[in-house]
Amino acid sequence: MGPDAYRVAGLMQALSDLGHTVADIGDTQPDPVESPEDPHLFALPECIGWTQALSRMAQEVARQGLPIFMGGDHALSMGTVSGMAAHANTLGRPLFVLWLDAHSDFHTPSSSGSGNLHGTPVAYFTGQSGFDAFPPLVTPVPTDRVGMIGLRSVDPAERAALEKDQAMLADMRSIDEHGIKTPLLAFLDKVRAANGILHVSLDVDFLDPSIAPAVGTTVPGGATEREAHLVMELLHESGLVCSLDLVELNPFLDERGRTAKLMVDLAASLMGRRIFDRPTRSF
Ligand SMILES: [Mn+2]
Repeated sequence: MGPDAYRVAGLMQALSDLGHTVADIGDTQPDPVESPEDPHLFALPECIGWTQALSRMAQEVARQGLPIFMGGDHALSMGTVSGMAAHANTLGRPLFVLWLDAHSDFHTPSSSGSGNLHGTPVAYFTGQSGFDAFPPLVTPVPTDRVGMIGLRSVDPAERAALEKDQAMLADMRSIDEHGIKTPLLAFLDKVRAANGILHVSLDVDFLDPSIAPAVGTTVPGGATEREAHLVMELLHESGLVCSLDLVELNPFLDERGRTAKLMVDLAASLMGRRIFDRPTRSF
């Protein structure tokens, strides 16, 4: 339902109003896969099928423009990031990933306590072990090319592993102390210095639940609307973004579409809308 909520909330119109040529290529289906169920993991065969299909589609659409992948479960990033990394490889440029999320999603299938694969995509696309059942990676994204902003629910083991492998981690504590711009600009400098391109993965729970309630994994203390728009405008000004995930929207949990509308506004900011241009609206 996530993609349809973005359609209803006017994503395509918002982007075409900015002068972009927009093509909605519709909903994607997972590849059929033979893989057996795993009693510990939720929807493993479907997840493998989605990863295959999305990785292939990402490579196809990235040749034509800037893909926006609408979901849906954050496990979709296993496919979108692996596909974009393969695409970057054909350009001879490294892919960097900006993970805007309350969680670091660095579990492996065996370390996941819940069995929910939405907690594993970063471990998968950075090439951690334990993903033998999943499609082999063409181009893993080294962990030191991953930046995470908005963290406030990270297991100690995940944090230790990410720090050891030199991911850029900006939790809410550091954002409160230094502002959200400081870690973002430092990360963008790193992307630019490496002649890289940047995939942005925006989880609804990056935002504070008081402004974005439509997510199953709310964590208090998230980014404000102003912080989130600043991030998006800085990303636009950088000119480095090659692709975007909009994930974890659950329209059943929304309040009159306000989360979907906010996510659409943020996508529009990333694609060039200035905050001053926004019309006043009421919920
Ligand atoms: Mn996530």
